[in-house]
Amino acid sequence: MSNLKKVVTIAGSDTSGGAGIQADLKTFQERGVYGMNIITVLVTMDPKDWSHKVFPVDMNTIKEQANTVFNAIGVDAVKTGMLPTVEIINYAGELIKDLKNTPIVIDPVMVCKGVKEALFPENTIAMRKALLPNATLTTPNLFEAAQLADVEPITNLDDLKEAAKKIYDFGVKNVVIKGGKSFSKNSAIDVLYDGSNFDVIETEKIDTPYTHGAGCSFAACMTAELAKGATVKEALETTKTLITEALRQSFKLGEFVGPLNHKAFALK
Ligand code: PXL
Repeated sequence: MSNLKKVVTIAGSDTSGGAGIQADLKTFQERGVYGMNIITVLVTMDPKDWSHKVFPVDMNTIKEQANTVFNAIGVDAVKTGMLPTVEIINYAGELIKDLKNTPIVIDPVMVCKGVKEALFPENTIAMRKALLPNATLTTPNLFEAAQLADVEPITNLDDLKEAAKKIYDFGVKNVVIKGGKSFSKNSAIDVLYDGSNFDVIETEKIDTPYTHGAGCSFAACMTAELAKGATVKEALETTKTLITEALRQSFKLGEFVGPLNHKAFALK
C-alpha cells in the first residue's frame, strides 16, 4: 500500500476545467496527495456570454459516491466546494460529523466570479449550522465572509477581523479570509484567525484578469498540506507562495476565461 494521503473533494464540476473539482484534483496531484471526488453539481457555460447553468446531482447519486469514497476507501482529509442545495449541504454535514482527527476544509462557495445570480440565504444558514461546527478551517473570500458573518461589505482590516471572529463563533477552528486583489492596493492580504491570534499574510499582488479557479485551488492546496501534517499556519504560508506563482503563470483559455496554472503548485 502506498502511503499517499487520500483526500476527497465534495464539490461541483466546472466544465471549463479551471475551478471546482477539476481545480481540486489538479492541485491535489501537484501537491502529492491522492485525490477523489463526490460531485454535487455540474456547471456549464454559454459560449455566447459565459452565463452559467447549474445541474445539481440527485441525492441518491451523491450518496452512492460517498459510499464508494468513505466505505470502500477512506480519507485522510476532506474539502467541500460548491454545494448547491440545503439538502446537499446538510448531507455533507452528516459525512464530516464523525470524522475525528481528519482535517476538514470548507470553501463556502456562494457564486462563481463574474456571475451575479440571486443568492441563496438559506444555503448560508445551512453552512453555518451543518458544516462550520465540525470543520478545521473555512476559507471565505470577502464577499462570502460578509455573508457568513452577516455583516456589511468588508472594506478594511478591522471589518475583516470582526467578520473572522463572527465566523469563528459558529464553531470552526480556523478562519482564513482571502482579501483577494481589490482589498489592498499593492498586495494580496489574507488573514488567519484561530480563536486567539490573527496572522496577517501579505504577498505580492499579481495583476492579471486570469484568476479563474483561484479560490478553489487555494482551499485545495490548504487541504493537501493539512493532509500531509502541516499546521494551518504552515499550510497557509505554502499556499500563499504557490497561489501567487500559479497566478503569475495564469493564461487566457478562451474568450471569457483564463485559469491560474495548476502546474505551479508542484513548486515547493
Ligand atoms: O470558482 C467557484 C466555482 C466553484 N465550483 C464550480 C464552479 C465555480 C466557478 O465557475 O464552476 C463547480
